[in-house]
Amino acid sequence: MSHDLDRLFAQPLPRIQDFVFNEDVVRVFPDMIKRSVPGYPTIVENIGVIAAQFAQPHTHLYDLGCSLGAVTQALRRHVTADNCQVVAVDNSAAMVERCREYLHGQDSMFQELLPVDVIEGDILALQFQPSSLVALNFTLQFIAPEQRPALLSRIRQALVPGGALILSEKLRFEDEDEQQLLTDLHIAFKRANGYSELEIAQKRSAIENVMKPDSLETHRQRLLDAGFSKVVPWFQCLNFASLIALP
Ligand code: GEK
Repeated sequence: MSHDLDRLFAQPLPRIQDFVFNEDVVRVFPDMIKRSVPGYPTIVENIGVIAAQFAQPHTHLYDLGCSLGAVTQALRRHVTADNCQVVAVDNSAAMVERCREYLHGQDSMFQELLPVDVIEGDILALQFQPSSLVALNFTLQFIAPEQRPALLSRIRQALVPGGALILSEKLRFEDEDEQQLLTDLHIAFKRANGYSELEIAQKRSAIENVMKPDSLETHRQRLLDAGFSKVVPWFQCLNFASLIALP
């Protein structure tokens, strides 16, 4: 399936609108996320590896804010537990449509993959089934901060003993110097991946109202408050990290 290079912010825009996951974004999304999120391919593949350690027979595995289903595909490459059902959810119709096409492609290439239900919907309104693995791969940061605790509590309630939540997020740092250093290094990462100063600046303006990163300390405390017993960071590259939270 073809996807294009991300040139969405390459030309000067008269007015920068808030970022939305529309068809233009879907078309360039694989290129955009790989060139913008340090460590993304490593995180995605290893979510599959980690999930295989937690997945239990007769449970659901959730990919929340699935976009084009990269995590779902990794789950299907690695998890071999019997009778698991993957549920991939996104509230962008354009993402869900293309995600279904990609998964159809995976189905036609490999046999005996876990079944997947791709749902177009709001993860805040989801009725969770008993689950051994929930992935929030760079999705929680797009949920309104006041709605994050309730979502995490509902995920915690759905997790069976021995299951896990994998939470990946862009991080904010409470120490100003640390925040500045990692912001500068992230800009250097984007520059090294071919983004111009204009693209970097316009994308930042578009995303700053819709994506609200938290600090690692905030994540840890909120997960503990939601009833998780342990929070284990397993990956960090610059200001992007992934955590395993155990019920
Ligand atoms: C990946 N996990 O490739 N309900 C459902 N979906 C939502 C909601 C919501 N309330 N809010 C945002 N989304 C993916 C990458 S992208 C991260 C995740 C990024 C969806 C939104 O439509 C988008 O597809 C996704 O969350 C965030 O591993 O673009 O930085």
